[in-house]
Amino acid sequence: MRKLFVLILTLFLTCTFAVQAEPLTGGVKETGNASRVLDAKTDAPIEGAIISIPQIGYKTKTDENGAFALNASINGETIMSVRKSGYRPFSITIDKNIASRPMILGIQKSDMMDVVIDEDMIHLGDDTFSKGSANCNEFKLKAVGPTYVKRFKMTANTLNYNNYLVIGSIIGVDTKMAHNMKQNDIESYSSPPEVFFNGKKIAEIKLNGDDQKIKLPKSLIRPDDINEIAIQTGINLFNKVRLDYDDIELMNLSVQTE
Ligand SMILES: [Ca+2]
Ligand SMILES: [Ca+2]
Repeated sequence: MRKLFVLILTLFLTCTFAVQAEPLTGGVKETGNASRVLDAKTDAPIEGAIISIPQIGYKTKTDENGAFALNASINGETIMSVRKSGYRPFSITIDKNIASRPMILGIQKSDMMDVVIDEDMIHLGDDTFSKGSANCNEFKLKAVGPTYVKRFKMTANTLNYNNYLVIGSIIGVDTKMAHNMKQNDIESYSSPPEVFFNGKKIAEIKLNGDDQKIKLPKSLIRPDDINEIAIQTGINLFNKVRLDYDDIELMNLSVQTE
């Protein structure tokens, strides 16, 4: 009886060890903890998506499981983008804390009517900013000036839908609201960046964040013709000595239809 008990115990222990040992082999355990890019609709892993952090010139790629490792050192908030052909450009604002944990990123298939206006990072302003302004440590690109302008075509078919200008990510906005929301820690603040569509102001951007959607009024759309988006950054309302534009960065501009 005692012999049998020992045998059972031995078998039990052997099995337990076998089970415990398994996840440590062949890198199975690692994949379970990796960041991944998935199709937002089907959850299918996306291979070969390019992950980049433009401010530090970092790039990596997802493997056949849609997995990637972010081997980049990040200080403060910065924009990370995901690109894959056939999918809408995707971006997300991350910091050290977010980057240290596995991220699951769902990206959406692009629609035939999507218009990608710009996939690059754009820095608006004058390259002067105070130390406490939102994301000031992260600005590496030179400012293109206070205003960004881009022309693009829209078909007559777009009039049958609601059209939105989508800003993938925006950082560095130092408005009063951004200050109240603790997005920066300076005492002064700036007027909000303004968005113009075909010459008419359609929105103000008061906060930093991802996936900001601005409706394009149908009455302003020029069907089957060239349309124009302009984004003008704000002005520091406390600097009476000289004109000081709010330095901001944005990424992934597109027009999407719903
Ligand atoms: Ca400035
Ligand atoms: Ca700023």
